[in-house]
Order: sequence, then C-alpha cells, then structure tokens
Amino acid sequence: MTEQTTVPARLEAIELHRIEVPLVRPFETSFGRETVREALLVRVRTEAGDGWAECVAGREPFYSSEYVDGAAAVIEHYLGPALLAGAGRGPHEPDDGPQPVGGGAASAIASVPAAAAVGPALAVVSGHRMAKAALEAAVLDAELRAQGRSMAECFGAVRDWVDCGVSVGIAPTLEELLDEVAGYVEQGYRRIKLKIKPGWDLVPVGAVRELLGPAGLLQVDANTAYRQADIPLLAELDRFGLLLIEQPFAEEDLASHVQLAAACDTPVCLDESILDRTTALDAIERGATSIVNIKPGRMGGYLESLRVHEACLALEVPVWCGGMLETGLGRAANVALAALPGFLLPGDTSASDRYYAEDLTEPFVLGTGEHRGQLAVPAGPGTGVAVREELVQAWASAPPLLLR
Ligand code: OSB
Ligand code: MG
Repeated sequence: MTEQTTVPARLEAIELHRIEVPLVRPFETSFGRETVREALLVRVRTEAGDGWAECVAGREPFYSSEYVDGAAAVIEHYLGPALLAGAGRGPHEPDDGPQPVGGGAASAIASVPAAAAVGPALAVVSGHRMAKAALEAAVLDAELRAQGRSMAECFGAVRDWVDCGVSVGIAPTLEELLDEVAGYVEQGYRRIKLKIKPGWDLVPVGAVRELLGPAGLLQVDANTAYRQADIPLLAELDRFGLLLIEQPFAEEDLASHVQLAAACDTPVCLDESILDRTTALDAIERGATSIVNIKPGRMGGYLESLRVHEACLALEVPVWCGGMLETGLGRAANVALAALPGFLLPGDTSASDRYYAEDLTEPFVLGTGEHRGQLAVPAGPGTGVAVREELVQAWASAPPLLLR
C-alpha cells in the first residue's frame, strides 16, 4: 500500500467526560447490583469535525477486568498520547490474504482509514479493549460524519429495524421478577433474557417459561457464576426450551463450556470469553460456543466486531448484539451493528426507557404495528444521534479532561 492515512494527521484533541446516570431500576447480576451507570464519554476533535463515543467499562471490574477509572487512566496516560503522537502504522492490513471486493468486513474497514488506523496505533498497549474501542468509535463517528455516511451503511446493514430483547436482572422475589417480565412482554420485547446464579436458576426460569408460554423466546445469562461440577444442574435447563445459555463458567475456562455443550441440548453462548476474532474462532472450533454474543467494547471495537461477524457468518454460527447498559450514544452504534445479516437473534438492544428516565441522546423507542419489539436503525451520519451536551454537563461526575 503506497498511500497511508494515519489518524494523528487528522486528530486534534481528545476529551474525556465522566457522567453518572441513574438507572430506572437496579440491575442485579451474579456479579453485583448496579443502580447508576457511570459512563465515560470520549469526544475526538478532528480537522474534519467532532466524533463522540461511549466506553462500556463498568464502574467496577466485576464483569470484566476493565472499569471506568482504569479506562480513563489508560486513555489519559497511554492510549490518548499514542493516538495523538501518531504512533499509527496506517490502516489495519488483514492477514487473511486477498479480500473480497465490494463487500464484507475488509472493504467496510478500508472505507474508514482513520478509524482503521486507531487499532494499530494502540496495539502497543496490551488489553484495555473497552478503552481502545471507545477511541476507535469516536474516530469512526467523526470520519463517517465527514463522509456523510451512517454507521449502518458503513457496516453493511441489511435491515432498517432490529429485533429487541431485554436483559432482566435477578429480582428480590419471584413475584417481582414475573411482574417485571410481564411488563416487558406487554411493551413488545421479542425475547427475554434472565440473569441467573446458583440458587436463582431452575425455579425462576421455570416460572418465566410458564408466563411466556412455549413459544416465547427465552435465554439465560450466568456471567461466569457456575463451576464445572454444576454441569448436571445446568443441563436440567434443557426442559425449558431456552434459546441459549450464556457464559456459565469463567472467562478462561473454555473446557467446561465444551463439556456443558456436550452434556445438554441448549446451545452454549459465550460472552466474556470472546475477546476478538481469534478467540471466537478458537471457541467455535473447540465446541465451546455455538452462538456468539458480540459486544464491540469487549472486542476492542466495531471494526473487530465486523471481523467476528464475518467469520461467524462464514461458519453459519449465529450472532447477536449484547449490551452494557449503554446510553443512546453507545446504543445507536449497537443497533447499526445488529442490522448485519449474521445477527439472527434479538439483541440486548432495549429501548432507552428500559434503562433511563432521560437519555443522553434522542431516545430509542420501540416501534409499533409490524415493528412492535423493534428499534429503528439510525440513518443519519455517524452514530446518527446527537449527544445532548447540556446533559453531559449536568450529569458530570468529574471535570472533563482534555488531551491534545
Ligand atoms: O453479561 O450481557 C451481560 C450488562 C452489563 C454487563 C454485562 C451484561 C449486561 C447485560 C445487560 O446483560 C445488557 C443490556 O441491556 O445492556
Ligand atoms: Mg452476558
């Protein structure tokens, strides 16, 4: 390649904004209970205009080793300076030989050279995928806005509406769980996901199956709460006709997932374990996962997510879009991703009001009629949504940080 476009030539400054947004109801998982979402927002200022993105790291390092203070620190001290100093080696060059022309991840990535240069520029830092993903997404937003293109168009979206599921936390009582689920069903959600943990599994799942009837789409997510000795118990979930069981065992423990997959009929789906295309292919090949939860933050960005999606599509492994309690900013990009052809199951892309009384952007609202239980894919340039800067100020939990 003779012509190299590098991010640093275009990037003028990076702003980090910390906000705290109260959740409409506490969200409890096997790893903890959240009542507010503490989000790290990134704004990049480029020659061609601004871009915004949301870092999905949680307040505490429970779901993942990443957390919001750590993400802010690694951006301040390492990733931001690397990007601003021009450590880029130019657009990512796929290592898979000749790439198809006019479609697929490679051509999508080639169409956004500035965003494609972010990953290579940051590769010197190990890990910290959520922090890297936020920087890449902000550059991508700026670049697509300058091109007048939407994320959906860039990614290769094949639909204008996406099917939405909802992730339901562990409830204080069974009655409260059933009330909450009934409310979501009434709102039109097309799939229910229950958080489970030891002591909160067969009984609530059975009760919700009864509420939904045999045709209701239902799945569970354990967020690594089980151990290999629990395989017989988890196999009992087969009787509830679940779409999948998500990440019952530790992130590093592919072997137990392989054993569970062999011991039960319910498909096993990995979330925490899948860090990129390589780990996805490895887990699929080993039989540790037959469905993949794609979360761009966990995978280091939307561009790596496109590679994972393409690899899964080729293997006929269905994927779906996970969520991290994003505000409208992160949700907009997720909804665009979920419009790709391999996203065959409803995502954890719920409407704004499932999380927040007021959203950081224009709210995402479930459709009606034939679009009941769906969200419209944003069509405007970049993320297609506007960050309400007055709310960034009003919700700030720390002064903004400017890197240049
Ligand atoms: O495991 O999918 C998960 C939220 C935070 C961290 C991890 C997970 C989740 C969810 C909620 O399940 C998904 C959402 O509605 O955003
Ligand atoms: Mg999960």
